[in-house]
Amino acid sequence: MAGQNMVILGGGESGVAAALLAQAKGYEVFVSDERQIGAVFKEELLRADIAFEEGGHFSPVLQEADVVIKSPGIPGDHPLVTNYRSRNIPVWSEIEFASRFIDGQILAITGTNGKTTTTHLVHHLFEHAGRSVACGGNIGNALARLAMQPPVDWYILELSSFQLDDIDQFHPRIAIILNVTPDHLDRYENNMARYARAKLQISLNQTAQDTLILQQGNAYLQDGLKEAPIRAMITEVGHPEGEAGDWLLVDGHRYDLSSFVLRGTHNLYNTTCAILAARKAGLTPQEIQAALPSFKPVSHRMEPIGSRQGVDYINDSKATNVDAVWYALQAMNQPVVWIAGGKDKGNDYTALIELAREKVKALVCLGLETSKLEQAFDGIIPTILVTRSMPQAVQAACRIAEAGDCVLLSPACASFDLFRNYEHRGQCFREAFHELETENLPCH
Ligand code: UMA
Repeated sequence: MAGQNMVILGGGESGVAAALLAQAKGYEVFVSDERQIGAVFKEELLRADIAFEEGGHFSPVLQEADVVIKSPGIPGDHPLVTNYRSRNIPVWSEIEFASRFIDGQILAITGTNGKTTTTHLVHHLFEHAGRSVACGGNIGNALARLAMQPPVDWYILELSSFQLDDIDQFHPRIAIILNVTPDHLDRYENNMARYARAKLQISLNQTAQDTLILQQGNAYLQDGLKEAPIRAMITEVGHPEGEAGDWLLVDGHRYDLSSFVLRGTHNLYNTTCAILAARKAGLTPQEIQAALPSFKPVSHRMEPIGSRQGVDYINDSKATNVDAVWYALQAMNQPVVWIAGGKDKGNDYTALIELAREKVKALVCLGLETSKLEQAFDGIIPTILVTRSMPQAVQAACRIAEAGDCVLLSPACASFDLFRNYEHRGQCFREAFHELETENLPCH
């Protein structure tokens, strides 16, 4: 409510976007960040004359909050957050706050893996069909930024479990839960049921007129559904009917995929979910078919960045968990020099052992602390090296790889030990690849 004191914890994309929206709506806003606020975000706050502190949460203003916005990176058991909750002060995520200021309908996509690709695909289908649409959330613009732009009919949002943790009235017309497999367990007390429940929050405020599309046969979701009161119409999606690069059958309609860029069975599944969501929103099969050939793949997700001396280099920096790497390795049909590592999130690498034994000739560990990764693949992958920077990792991979091999950056870990985020990590990979050319480094 206008005139209320709003405290925003975290001065990154979601915090600053929420601050700008809150100020525009008449709140008294104060932003507090435990570390130094990034230059671009600080500039935005200064320009808007929004009060803030950095380097710690210590201002007395924090005690005067009527409502709190918590950035997704801040754990729910942070002492400040616990304190607010104990005093019945609402603690919302930025999507909760921002969704109160948009009139269009929300189509929200979550899941452990595939959500970025699926979100971009849904957005592309809508845009190509001439619908009034915007895209953001966990990717690109925070919803609060979209709420300050001219209104559109549909908001296509990628959402993380962190964002869904702190919703209250957030209400998507159409929601997709692509899958739930172990990730971010450090934030959920190593408890998969808690993580699955966070994903199911996407349907918390849905009614019988709304749609929830979810993965059939996912045990974690099934368990969660027993506890969560879902009112939406549920559409379960099982094994996709089709052939990658050829065709796909969705709801009785056969789509021609011969000019469609996404490959792999997992993408047939993602595409099925995207098409079902688009159909629910009123797009015709003809409109969807017309859009498919012009879809461009997402950066940092199995993105080919070039070939050198017969070796392909693939940037899968967005693979921040074990499951995403499983899909990446499964899709490879050439020997792999695998660059992995970073900030461990409670990873269990067991699921990768067989694929690694079959496909990976060398593992280049990259990160400040990689002993867990090294131990997991000791005796499985013939060569294991340790590096502490991206140029070191790429040069080491280049020395090991032979013509016909692939150097794959697919880290299975978060990026925060050496990089700002996964985009920065992917960008550093690309730069290190181009440096091989500039410095004309000899490979194998
Ligand atoms: N901070 C504190 N106190 C703390 C901890 C952190 O003040 O106790 C501060 C940090 O110093 C930092 C700020 O909080 O300045 C950052 O907040 P944040 O980590 O929540 O990040 P944002 O910049 O607000 O970006 C977030 C999402 N990041 C995370 O969830 C970690 C972005 O997703 C998202 O694009 C953005 O909101 C807009 O919605 C990124 C991500 O990595 C891509 N997401 C995870 C994933 O996809 O796996 C969930």
